[in-house]
Amino acid sequence: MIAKPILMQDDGNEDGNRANRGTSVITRTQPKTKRPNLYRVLLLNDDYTPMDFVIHILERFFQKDREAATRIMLHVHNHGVGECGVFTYEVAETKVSQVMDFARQHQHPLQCVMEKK
Ligand code: TYC
Repeated sequence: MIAKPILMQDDGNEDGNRANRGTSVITRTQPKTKRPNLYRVLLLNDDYTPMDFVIHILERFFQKDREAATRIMLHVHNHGVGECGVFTYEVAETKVSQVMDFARQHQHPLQCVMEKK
């Protein structure tokens, strides 16, 4: 919490300094708004997971259209790793679990990880 002056009443002092003549400074206690930590969710390349399966993952769990999903999949295929999205901790954790569970159910070795930004 930080007490932040929000209004300084004019005390009529022409030289610009505040004189102590009973004038007041109104303050309010303002809850500090903190930005949440953000996490990248990454897909890792492997030699076995079918390209179409990776595209499907990106559409299903990351709301990518076919074109964006294909671009991300090819980036991972060519560079070894690529970003699916950026989320708060719990959302990122859920995405990673969903992808890993789905890949395992289909017996693909696809790996998905999260990394603090
Ligand atoms: N390299 C895989 C293939 O040639 C495709 C692939 C892309 C696998 C992205 C994983 O995260 C991945 N079938």
